[in-house]
Amino acid sequence: MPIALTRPVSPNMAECELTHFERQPIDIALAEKQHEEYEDVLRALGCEIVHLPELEFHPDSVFVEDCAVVLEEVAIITWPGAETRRGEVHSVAEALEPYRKKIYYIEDPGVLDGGDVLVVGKQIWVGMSSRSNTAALLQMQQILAPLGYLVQGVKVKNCLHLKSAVTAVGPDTLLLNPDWIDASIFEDFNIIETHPDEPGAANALLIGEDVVYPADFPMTALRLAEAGIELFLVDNSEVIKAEGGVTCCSVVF
Ligand code: CIR
Repeated sequence: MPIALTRPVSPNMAECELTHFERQPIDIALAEKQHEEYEDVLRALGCEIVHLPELEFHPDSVFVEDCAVVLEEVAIITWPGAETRRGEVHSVAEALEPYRKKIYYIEDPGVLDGGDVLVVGKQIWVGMSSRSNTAALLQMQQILAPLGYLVQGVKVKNCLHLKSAVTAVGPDTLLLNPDWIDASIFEDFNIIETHPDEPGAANALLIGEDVVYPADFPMTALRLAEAGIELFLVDNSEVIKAEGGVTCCSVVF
């Protein structure tokens, strides 16, 4: 049974980090309700939810994906690019201890957000963004090359993370916004493009063969459905205002 690590929404989420988005009011009660519904969908898809402790004074702490990359063999604890988020990693490392024999840590001068790490089988792309750098990419390569992973850096523009621009929606299918990432990097994959009116729609969470997807992007959802992909829709309005997506709110392994 897959494990999904999640953390409650911070009551201070409205003070979240924002890079490309204008600040908008966030309804915390609604964010909490949406997060519970997201967890219900993960449970319905067979995940066991493991709750991390609430971090009231870390506004972005619901976005647990940024703190760890968990692979079959090892876990890597990140060193988030935003200083305000570095206090989030300790409890994630602690929670992962029972599940992985070997836990590595990204170290200064490396900075890495899990949102910049796209894993498809043994291929890993690391977004070179405002949050993740070459030093972290080199550390990832050192840790993972001996385990047979091909780890490559890829330039991210106009958005926060690599996975704001591209995510997997099947074993050989990617959902991608061509304005934010160079699609030719992924020439071996089937590509579904986001609808031009929904630039933020490339973030989908693939669990096994199931895809958790925000109901907030109906036109891209239609494209996915037309491609034969079954979607499990969640309302994600408050997370989206905080520049997050569906992958960000859990670490599934
Ligand atoms: C941040 O800027 O760090 C948060 N407001 C959003 C993080 C979203 N995380 C993700 O896409 N993996």
